[in-house]
Amino acid sequence: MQIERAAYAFQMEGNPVSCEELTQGHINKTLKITTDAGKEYVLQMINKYVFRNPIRLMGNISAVTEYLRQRVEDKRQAQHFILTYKGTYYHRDRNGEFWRMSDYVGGFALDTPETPEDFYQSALAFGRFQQLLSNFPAEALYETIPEFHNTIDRYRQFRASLELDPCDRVAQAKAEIAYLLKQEKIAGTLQLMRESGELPLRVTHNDTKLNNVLLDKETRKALCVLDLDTVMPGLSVHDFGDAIRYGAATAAEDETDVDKMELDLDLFRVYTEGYLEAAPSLTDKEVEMLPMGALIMTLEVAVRFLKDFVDGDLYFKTSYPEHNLIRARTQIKLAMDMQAKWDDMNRIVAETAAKMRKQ
Ligand code: GN1
Ligand code: MG
Repeated sequence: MQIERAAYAFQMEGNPVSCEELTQGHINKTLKITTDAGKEYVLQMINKYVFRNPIRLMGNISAVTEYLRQRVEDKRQAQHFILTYKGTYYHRDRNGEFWRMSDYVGGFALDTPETPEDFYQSALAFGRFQQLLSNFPAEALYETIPEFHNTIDRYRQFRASLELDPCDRVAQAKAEIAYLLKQEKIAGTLQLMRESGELPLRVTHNDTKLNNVLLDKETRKALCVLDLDTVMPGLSVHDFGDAIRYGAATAAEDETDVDKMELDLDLFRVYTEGYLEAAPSLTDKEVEMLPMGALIMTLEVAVRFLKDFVDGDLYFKTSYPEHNLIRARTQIKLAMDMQAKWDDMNRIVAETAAKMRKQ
């Protein structure tokens, strides 16, 4: 009843005849609604514990998607949100829950690339997103999660947790803590470049995982990027870096055998090619800093996992007591591997940038 009533708040074509829950996401409740006019929609209840201000969040999403829709060649390349009869992009129900509705686009998303081409497609999608929004006034967006990639601040919070050591876990993570604290200076460099204006403020996605890219069922080409909840002002190099951290790694984020975790340089090259091809408006400084984006995103998430381990697993969902420690360890291994492959990463970026300039 609650779902049906929420659906009726939106300007759908036809009346709903069926409703199916889509269970891929972990944050919002998501339903697919089909109407008697043969139209399909996605209805979502926004998780208001994670997102404290759903109205401002929807303000970001609608501003960005409307802007994108005016600039894409194929309408499926930007999500389309449906207005309510009140003329807003959200519906607030009697229980205080917030809902939104968008067109359903048939397609599929992958957790890991089955071929390098899949990863390349995701680079094109996120690069296009960056490019199409390059003249959008990023500072006009609301910061859904303030200081999200302020690595300097992340380290400050990390050190505060170490000092408190509320669960007596610090002793279990001595080596990991020592390594991460040694990287503190380097980990702060991009934030300083943001503050000095050396790197421009951009519209960023902040969850640039492959599974947030919708691929066309027939052509397997990227259609659009999904999950715009964390769209905020930020740095392009962070979006690039997070995609690499997650997608160009040879093991899962919580692999227990750290020996399996490495940076796959071929996938790193593939993503760099797609991203630079699709986003020619990146400045030379941004391009130069792409490897740094990958390293810093990896260090930052390692710090966040380890802080959460020390705090007693308050933020990230865990399946066993050492889960966050394992995650941090595995990310540290990836960061170390990036440092070992640093010259190769920089060479690949320089070569790719030179190739793009010639085209
Ligand atoms: C969280 O929930 P998910 O997987 O989309 C986190 C990211 C981390 C990621 C690590 C809002 O993302 O920043 O990189 O876990 N998102 C938030 O797995 O904190
Ligand atoms: Mg997400």
